[in-house]
Amino acid sequence: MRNFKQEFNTLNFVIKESQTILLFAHSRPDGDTTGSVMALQTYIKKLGKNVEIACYDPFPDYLKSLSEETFISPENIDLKKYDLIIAADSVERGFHKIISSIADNQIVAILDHHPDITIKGDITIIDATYSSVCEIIYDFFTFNKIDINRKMATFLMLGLMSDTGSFQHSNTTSKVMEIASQLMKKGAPISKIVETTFANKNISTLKLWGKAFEKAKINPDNGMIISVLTQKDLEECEAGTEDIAQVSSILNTVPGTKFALILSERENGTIKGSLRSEEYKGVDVSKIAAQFGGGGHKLASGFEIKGTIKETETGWEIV
Ligand SMILES: [Mn+2]
Repeated sequence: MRNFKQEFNTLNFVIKESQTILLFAHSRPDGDTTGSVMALQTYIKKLGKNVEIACYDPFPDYLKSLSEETFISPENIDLKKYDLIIAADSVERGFHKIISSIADNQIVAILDHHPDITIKGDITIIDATYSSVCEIIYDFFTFNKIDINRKMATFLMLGLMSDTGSFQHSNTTSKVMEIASQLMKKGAPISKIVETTFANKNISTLKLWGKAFEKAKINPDNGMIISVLTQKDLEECEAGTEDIAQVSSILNTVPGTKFALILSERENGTIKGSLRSEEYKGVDVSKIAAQFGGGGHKLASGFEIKGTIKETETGWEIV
């Protein structure tokens, strides 16, 4: 883990010097990007600054029990009015569209934990050894001796739990557990977060998962467990693409498998592949994704190919 003393110090200095600050969450916001911008917003508001959150998609419905916040669409903001713009998590998903419109006298801070991010800010804090951007922000708060209240603790815990799959994935380090313990002491409600983000599944999600599980096959030669979801499956279950994300993680729990691949049809004749594995299985799925022009982490990566999924009598094929 890199030492970001200087960046943490500078970021807090510019926050204090700024009057109007924009926080940027990535498209199709997840618990980490949402938790990050919400925790930062709570801190910045306490300093008496103007702070707004922009995102190309609305505040996630499933997180509404945690906050009534709304996100502003970047199309409806006057970008010029912000002294400081902070983008948190997966900055290549949305933020890249506005970065060229930011003037030289405005300060940009990038907080991310994804490898292969090429976007640079005036302050760049990117480190793939962090479990989540919320973990980075926890370190930022701690370094600057910023008091973490219950609300901030709740949102940091949300990001920590989202990106570690409730402490199940291999990025759950002892440091993550120590932070979780500290956040719990500050009042972060773990059971409420689990209920909001993981347990609370719609019937549409379960039906879609059912379809994927039914079609799953294991290749005994390479230990791959694979399944597919077509546009028709999504329509029939009235499910959204966000319901697909966890399928490969669940398939990956089947004993004897080395890695899981879920192929899902998207718009414009593309198929998205998501790969998952676990540390003890000894497979680097980012290498498999790279063969198809994709990328990501060793244990979670993805790619996109052209084609459609055709259901046949014996199963399915890509055409
Ligand atoms: Mn994240």
